[in-house]
Amino acid sequence: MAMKVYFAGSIRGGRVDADLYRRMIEYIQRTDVVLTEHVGKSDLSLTEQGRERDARIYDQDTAWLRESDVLIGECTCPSLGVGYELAYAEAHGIPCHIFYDKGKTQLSAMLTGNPYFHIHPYSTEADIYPVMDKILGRS
Ligand code: 6IA
Repeated sequence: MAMKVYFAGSIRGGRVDADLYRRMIEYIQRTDVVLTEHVGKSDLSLTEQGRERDARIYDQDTAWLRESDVLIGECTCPSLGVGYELAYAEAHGIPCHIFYDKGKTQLSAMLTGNPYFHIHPYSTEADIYPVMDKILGRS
């Protein structure tokens, strides 16, 4: 059965890796469901639109987190929102897989120091996909 994947990636933290997020999302979508497809869109509005609108985003995202089978996060570009989502997923027992480009960043000790998280440092994008196959039960 298709897995429900919560894909987490930086939005207001910076969009330098937005194209990578889109490619990772499309790869997951070959067999599984991504609840957060918008994270890979290139035309996202980054400006704050008031607390009411943000409250709706928070309510929707936390509901999706609770119903997801797994969280896959790309954490090369640091994001407060992604850090929050990881802690929220941990509190709800959702398995979390974190990818980051080890040549570009050092991950926070609050993530690497927590044995709950499955951490996948990579050197090139091509390294990501075989690991993703394992997470999604394809190999
Ligand atoms: O602190 P950040 O903005 O970088 O946090 C990014 C994370 O928070 C992502 O993994 C998303 O799941 C979530 N998130 C942050 N902003 C939004 C958002 N904004 N919509 C949905 N999830 C968000 C509005 C964009 C909308 C017009 C599609």
